Amino acid sequence: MRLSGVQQSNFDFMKHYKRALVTAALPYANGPVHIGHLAGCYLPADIYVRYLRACKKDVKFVCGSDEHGVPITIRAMKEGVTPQEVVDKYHNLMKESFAGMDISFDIYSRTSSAVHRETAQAFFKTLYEKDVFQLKETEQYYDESKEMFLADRYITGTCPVCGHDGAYGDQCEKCGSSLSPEQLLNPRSALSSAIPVKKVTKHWYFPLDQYEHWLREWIVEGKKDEWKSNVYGQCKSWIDNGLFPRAMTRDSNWGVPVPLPDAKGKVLYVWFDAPIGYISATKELTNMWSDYWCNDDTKLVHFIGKDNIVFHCIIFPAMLKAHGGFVLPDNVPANEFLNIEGEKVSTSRNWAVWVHEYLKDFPGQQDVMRYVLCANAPEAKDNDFTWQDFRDRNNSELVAVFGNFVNRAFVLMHKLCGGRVPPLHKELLDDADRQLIEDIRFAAVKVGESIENYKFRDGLFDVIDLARKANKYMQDKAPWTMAKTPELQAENQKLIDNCLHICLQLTANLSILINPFLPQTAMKMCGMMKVVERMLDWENAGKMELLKVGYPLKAPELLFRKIEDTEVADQVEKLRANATAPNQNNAVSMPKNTDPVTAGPAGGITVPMPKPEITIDDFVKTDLRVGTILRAEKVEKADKLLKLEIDLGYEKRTVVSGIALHFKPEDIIGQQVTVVANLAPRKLRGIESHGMILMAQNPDGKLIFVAPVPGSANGVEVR
Ligand code: B3M
Ligand code: ZN
Repeated sequence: MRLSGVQQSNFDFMKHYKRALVTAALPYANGPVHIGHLAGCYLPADIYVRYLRACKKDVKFVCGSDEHGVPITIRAMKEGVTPQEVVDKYHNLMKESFAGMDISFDIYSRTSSAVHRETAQAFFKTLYEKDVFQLKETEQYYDESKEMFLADRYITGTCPVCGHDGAYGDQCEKCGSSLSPEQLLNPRSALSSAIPVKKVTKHWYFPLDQYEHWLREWIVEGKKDEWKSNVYGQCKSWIDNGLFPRAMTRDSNWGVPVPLPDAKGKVLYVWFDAPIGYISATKELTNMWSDYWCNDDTKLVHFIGKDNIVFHCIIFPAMLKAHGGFVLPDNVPANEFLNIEGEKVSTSRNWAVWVHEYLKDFPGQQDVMRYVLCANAPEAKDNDFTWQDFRDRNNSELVAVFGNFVNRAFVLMHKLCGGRVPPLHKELLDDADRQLIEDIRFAAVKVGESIENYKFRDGLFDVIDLARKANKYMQDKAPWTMAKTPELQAENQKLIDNCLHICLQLTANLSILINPFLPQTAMKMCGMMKVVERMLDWENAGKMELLKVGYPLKAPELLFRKIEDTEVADQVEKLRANATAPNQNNAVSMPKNTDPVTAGPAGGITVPMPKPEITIDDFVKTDLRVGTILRAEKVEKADKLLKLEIDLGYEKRTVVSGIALHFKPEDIIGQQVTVVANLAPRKLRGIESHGMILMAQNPDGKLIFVAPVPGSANGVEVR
């Protein structure tokens, strides 16, 4: 078999391991999930786990919300609510988004759970009793006006490494350097912008320096060929730069309380408790949790984003080592970042594609996003998501290659083989047949290897490539030309049988190979082939006898639909309209908050980024007219839309407008509005909408009509 270029280091790992424990980074419950999160770690982890399950391996997949730390308390302050309210709100939204995208966690827990508090406290206690920590009194930055110590993200300043003026007390997001507040130049409180003073406080430090030697052996010498180069490189440079003791506690009232009598007002540092969250979640999941955590024959894999590397590769393993009795990660396949339309994802600027919104805008299209994110996965370098590419990949790969092949195979089988799997006449096999059968076997081996080596893009491309070869095979064989007349068909039936037999077995193979990536598609295909899910077991991949000869199959179902230009244009428009300018701190409207961290321009409300300049010629093309709403009604199954009838003086128009959450239909009859009258008509939920009405926002974030001066006549131009 041709296996050149395939890395085989981890291949068949279950020879060494009995079970796998796969974790995906616990996301902070301080905002919804966006597609950058998915591409960074949840989707690759899910593909990996689905593959292991298909290989019938003993695997557990754990995750949950990270509900502690400064990201939560800062968010609470911004929203003017308690940290508890923040985590309650986002935990559920995140959990639903993951489920909506078929991320198949065995458990999605949360670090505010009682099990987690006990587990994290017991872990700390053990280290304390083993005398691991160093208790240190130090002077730390303090905001006198807010009466708070300023750790981590509560303090900002200039990065000493790259000069970026917005680095945090724990990290510079521009250059990735890990920092301590003392290293920041021109430090300022993120709460009040005040220049902080120094004040004495005490904390428990973990002596990372004492683990330097061990870490060097374990990672620098032991993981060089196994870990991805981005991960290995970061670890090595950390270790080479020298390790220092790090405080594992904080002055705060939000977090897991430090379980010691003399620790009032102290909580565990979020990066101490969060990774222990993986252990707590496993405990919640199964009584057998210690099988997964305390046995060397468990393969522990942490899927994370690149900003979490040091915590998962250096600090957490050192903690586990100090505690004793726990397995260490076999691998930490971290991804780089996914940019959107050429710009860095930013929750604060609202520059993101939110998963819960995608699921609403593209119902039933989970697999398309999974496909595009995996195809563009930032595995080795930052990568870009664009809506145009989303459309292109869907239309030219999923629809035109994969879907098209499966559909043709089914249609032709119904037309030329009586709706049943035709027999294979071995004596008539030619080179093209044999080559394709070989291609199927080869793809099965390669896709499995790619997944085991965390090369998910390669794996996915190999599946599509097989479908591409299959399309070409079918095109070359052209069984329809062999059946132009009934006489011709009778003469060629055996050759037609062979072609479709191979195409159908290949379809069955495609369903197995695509299953870890696009599970809904695989299930749809099982439905069409009338086979049970068990056929998707990986041991079946590469086999040619998956569908029994003579077995009747169903009519084909459309696996993928075309995505229109207008659909993606709407998404780009939405992205730009909702984004805030880079210097604004928050995308959500924050009416009454005067805190400098949260206040935006325009009286507390934030406004979108300025659009590119246009000329007067561009502007005069727009035909703005005064109109009056004559009728208004809700659009069925669309909570945001109202169907309006508008009198423009010279004609009446139907306009569908996304204002239903802001107005009751009966309240706006007679309202005068400004209408973009020469906008090309387009269909929204089957209704032709011709024009658009102009809206603005009041300081509370509510929509208001841009109304002409009372008494204006309908049809009058607005200039
Ligand atoms: N919550 C960081 C993040 O969401 C952090 C990960 C914890 S994993 C134990 O990016
Ligand atoms: Zn920097």
